Amino acid sequence: MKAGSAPPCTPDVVGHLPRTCSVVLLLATAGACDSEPSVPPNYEPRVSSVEPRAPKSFAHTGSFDGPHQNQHNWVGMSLGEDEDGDGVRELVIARPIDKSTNTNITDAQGMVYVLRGGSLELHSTLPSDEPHTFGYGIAAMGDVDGDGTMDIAVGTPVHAEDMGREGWGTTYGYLSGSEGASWELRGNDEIDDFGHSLAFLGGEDNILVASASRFIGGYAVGINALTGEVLFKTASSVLDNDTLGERRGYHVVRLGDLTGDGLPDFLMTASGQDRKHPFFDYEGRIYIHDGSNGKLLGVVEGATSGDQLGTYATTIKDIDGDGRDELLIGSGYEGRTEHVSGVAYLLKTGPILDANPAVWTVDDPQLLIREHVGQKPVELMGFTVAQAPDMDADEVLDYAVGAPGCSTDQLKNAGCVHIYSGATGAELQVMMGDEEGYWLGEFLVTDLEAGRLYVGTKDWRKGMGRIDAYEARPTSEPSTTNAKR
Ligand SMILES: [Ca+2]
Ligand SMILES: [Ca+2]
Ligand SMILES: [Ca+2]
Ligand SMILES: [Ca+2]
Repeated sequence: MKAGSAPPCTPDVVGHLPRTCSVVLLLATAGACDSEPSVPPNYEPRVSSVEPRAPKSFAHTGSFDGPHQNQHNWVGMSLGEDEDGDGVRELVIARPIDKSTNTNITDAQGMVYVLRGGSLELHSTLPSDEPHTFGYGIAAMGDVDGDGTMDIAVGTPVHAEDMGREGWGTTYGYLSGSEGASWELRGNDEIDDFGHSLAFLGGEDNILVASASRFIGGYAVGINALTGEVLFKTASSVLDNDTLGERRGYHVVRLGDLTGDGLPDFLMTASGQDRKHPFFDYEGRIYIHDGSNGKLLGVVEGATSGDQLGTYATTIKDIDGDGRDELLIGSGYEGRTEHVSGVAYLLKTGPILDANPAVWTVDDPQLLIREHVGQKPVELMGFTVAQAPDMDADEVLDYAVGAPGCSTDQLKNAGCVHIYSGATGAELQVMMGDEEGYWLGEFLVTDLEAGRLYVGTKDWRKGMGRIDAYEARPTSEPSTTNAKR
């Protein structure tokens, strides 16, 4: 059993599926027409070395299942290096809590896996010094110490020894494979949950960003991944909601270079989380920071109380041609249509970056390019978002939006990943789980160079969890007739 591509014309997934069908068919037809061009008389064609472009769709190439049920699977996923030399980068994932080994959560053994890119066969594992919650945060860091092995940072936001005292949390740098951690950093106090989420930015200082996702007053630090030295800490400011249970730093996300200094920048999600209130009434926020020094660049807030904006967010490559990357923000718990039907927003970053740091509202007309609105209860549209390759061959990169709660009449919560055209917003493809309760689309990781998308679900089969791999492949053979004639 595996997650496959949904039949392109399957109805009832979401309201706008028929549009998908027409778009895909139109593109395929346009490609076929290239074989019969209208050629003017005396036309002397030249053989072009440029390969004709063809629209692509995602094909399933592999999957990886968790070994047991009732775990916390794949809370972190990160794109690694090509360790096995087949030209495809590997995927690094973590299984932070395995309740099958011991129902006492403090003894549950965490594990980090390196999976071969594309096939998702197991390549290696990283032994855990600190089992409980090991791998909640995870970041592949390239090879910062130059010893020829991929380096990995792992966050353990709650130690076994912290149980009953919340969690100080620790972030570890593994620079030499299985020989143990080269450095470790502990949180500042018993409620820091330090290491909950990690993002590697690189640069001369090998910057790794690690969050302390405190329920109130969360922050991030920049760490030299080679030495473990702390380089900066994000500051509180009047723009921060330090006194609210916003869970800032639940996700730390590496962005494109927004500031133009050559170093990637980062954001922290703060969608709101209060343990006393399962549906915490908070607009939700995204905090955007300069990757070189942690300085706050801007804040985007949900439009309405209770939106919990920012279940995930990232930047995607410039779509509207203004030279600035766009911001794609998911708000999976938003409910304008139905209960947690969700929405994903595509925003300009230029106005945010050109102003002094300010709090913007997500539906500000200066920012908003478009939105994708969930239609059914518990669809969770926008729970995850990610960059995608150029699927419709218009030379503008496209993007993916996860809706892990989406259902058909037959399959409740099968889960969907929607692929949208960056240029137009048209829906190009929907991948869908093929079982009830698959929850496809809880995590997304893109390998843009290789045209691959990795989709994780931790809830499949009562918490066994699964990763599915997809590759962008031409939907029709590109025609070379023109060049040969
Ligand atoms: Ca190394
Ligand atoms: Ca930058
Ligand atoms: Ca732009
Ligand atoms: Ca495109």
